[in-house]
Amino acid sequence: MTALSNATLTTLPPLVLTPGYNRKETTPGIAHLAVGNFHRAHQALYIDRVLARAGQQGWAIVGVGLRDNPRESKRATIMHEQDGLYTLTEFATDGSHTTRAIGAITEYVQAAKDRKAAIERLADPAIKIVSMTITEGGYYVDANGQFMLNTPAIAQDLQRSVPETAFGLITEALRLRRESGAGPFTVMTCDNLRDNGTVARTAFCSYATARDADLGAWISENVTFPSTMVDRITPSVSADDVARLNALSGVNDQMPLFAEDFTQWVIEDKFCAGRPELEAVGVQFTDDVGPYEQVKLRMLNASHSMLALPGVLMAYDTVPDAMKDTALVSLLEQFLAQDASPFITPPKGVSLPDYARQVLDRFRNPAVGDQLLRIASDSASKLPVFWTDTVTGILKAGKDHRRIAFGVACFLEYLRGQTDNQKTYSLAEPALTEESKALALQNDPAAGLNMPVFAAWGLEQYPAFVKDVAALRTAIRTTGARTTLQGLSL
Ligand code: CS2
Repeated sequence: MTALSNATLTTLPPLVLTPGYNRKETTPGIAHLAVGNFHRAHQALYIDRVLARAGQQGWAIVGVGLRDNPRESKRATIMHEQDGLYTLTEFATDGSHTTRAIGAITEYVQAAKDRKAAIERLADPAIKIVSMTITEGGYYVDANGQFMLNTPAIAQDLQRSVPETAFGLITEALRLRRESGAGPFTVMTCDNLRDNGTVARTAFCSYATARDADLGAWISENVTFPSTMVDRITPSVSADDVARLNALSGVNDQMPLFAEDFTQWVIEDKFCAGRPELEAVGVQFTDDVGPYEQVKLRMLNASHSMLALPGVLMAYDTVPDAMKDTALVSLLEQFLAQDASPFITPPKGVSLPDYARQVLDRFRNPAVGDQLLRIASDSASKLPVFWTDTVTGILKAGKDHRRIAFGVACFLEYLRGQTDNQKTYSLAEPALTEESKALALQNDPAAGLNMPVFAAWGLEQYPAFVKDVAALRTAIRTTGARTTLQGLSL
């Protein structure tokens, strides 16, 4: 099998698509923080397409790894060995697939190795956009939308002469840009948050102001923070997946990845230092991302969680496995149609019933086989984003709250780390404090509802809901999630 690097690009198996441009003629115009699978399967693919267009060669990507751990070091080593190249295999629901070698990331910086150098790299006047995928919980914004300056990660970073977080690196890079007269770059979040541009603005401007009020004011006046809606299901890649993907492609890629064939990116057109011609490669630009984001977060992401939490308890491993369970499918169908949709104002031309059907078809994609535990992970950060508007809508309107009460009960039970048939799994809940976990594990099944996760829901006003969640938890503990779900007679 052919290894992957610039030198082997022309000798890859004929069915593998390769960059439609000369990588040597490109220069970076974007720096992306946290180069995970999602970025590599989504934004980098769009940039790969744009680089093939006339006059667009200045928009290659500098990948910036933020973490300081063995996984990140391995990623950096592979990125260097493969000249930033990697293969992406996209699978349609019928199993057909296409593999391409993506060349958009032409440079990789491991910030932990030399943070000053990383800051200087971002401060290069050629960098016009700094984008990021630092996860829902990575913005440290509380239930009232305030940036949490006292969170240890942030409080420590504010004291460091050379900071380490995304907030610190970007703020210091903008300081250099201001001093050199190079002007601002756009800060573009690609995380699943409600009104993500505003959240990013709040977070970055609060951080910068706490570090240096003058600089904070300059950033707030000069930097733009477009909102974006990003969508593509991109599973984690296991060692077996690596072998399977490489056998399919005939390429010996050390870090291949795969995704569904669906992809969508909607961006608010607000770039203070210019942007690539992304509209030519399938990106939708709009003045108001809100309606797109409502549809995506409250339908796709919300039902992903609504499937994953009971699905994990019911001992399913993957999304397509769980989608064979008719009780779970009914739960999702009703959640989408009766709970989420009534409170959504979709963009013109988008039919919510069609969107719901498409979401369920995407979940059924057998080749994607997304892991339920990946989706359930970090639920403490995700549920406030994905479920809040639906839950508060239903509770205020006094509508049938059985499905959301069941979802909440499953979340609290999932925190016990044990399936219906007593199999244990490890939790990945970085945002969950020990206090929160203790509340969730208390004997009183209602105590968990006092966790900050639910702070914005005003649950003290809805005792009937609290009572139902508690009863459902007890039922799940005694009879399992499956029987409890059946008992709802949806
Ligand atoms: C998933 C997302 O992890 C999750 O919560 O719902 O990763 C989802 O697959 C993507 O947002 C799809 O665009």
